[in-house]
Amino acid sequence: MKLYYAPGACSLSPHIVAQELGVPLTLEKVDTKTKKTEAGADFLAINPKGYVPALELDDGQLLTEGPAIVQYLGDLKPGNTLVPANGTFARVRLQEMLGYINSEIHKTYSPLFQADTPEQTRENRKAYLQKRYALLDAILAKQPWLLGKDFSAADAYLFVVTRWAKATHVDLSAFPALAAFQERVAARPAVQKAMAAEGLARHKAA
Ligand SMILES: N[C@@H](CCC(=O)N[C@@H](CS)C(=O)NCC(=O)O)C(=O)O
Repeated sequence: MKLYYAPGACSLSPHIVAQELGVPLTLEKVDTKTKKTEAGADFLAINPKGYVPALELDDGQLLTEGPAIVQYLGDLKPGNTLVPANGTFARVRLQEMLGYINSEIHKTYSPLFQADTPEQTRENRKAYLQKRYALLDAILAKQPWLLGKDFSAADAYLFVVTRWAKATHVDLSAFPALAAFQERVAARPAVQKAMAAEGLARHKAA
């Protein structure tokens, strides 16, 4: 399988999940601005959505949307705790958390990366993130991982999007449990391997 990724983008989440599970992937870097892959291919011809992550399956199908990709990867290794088994309520809890991170956190960052986003919109989005992070910080003050005692695909996703706070000037100083969580995730060997493969330095994790 091949993962189309951009260094440090949301595609790092399925990349970490694959490393954690021991699912082998080949990687192809995408320039999300020019829509060219590092092999010189037209990424829009591969994925008309034009964004990463995109997972090319061995039968040639393309799977997109981070929350779907991590669940697909998890189902390849039954019995793991990153992605609880389909049909269990634990799986529904994972989906609930992936949905929250996807729609409430990930996509709230997106306008902060665009140079033409008006200042008022930036401030509004930052305030929204503060509100949404407060709930996650409260969860992480009580338990090590978002779903309880086990590291899950939701933790990988939260780690990846929260790394963007620094570049986008989102102040997370009110959330000590979140800061400690970021350090815990960054210390995991599989996370370090995925980050190194994308050319990301360990110290940029916080
Ligand atoms: N709905 C997609 C969104 C993916 C997404 O926002 N990807 C960003 C990087 S984090 C990207 O490739 N943006 C480039 C673009 O949209 O042109 C998902 O949840 O996987």
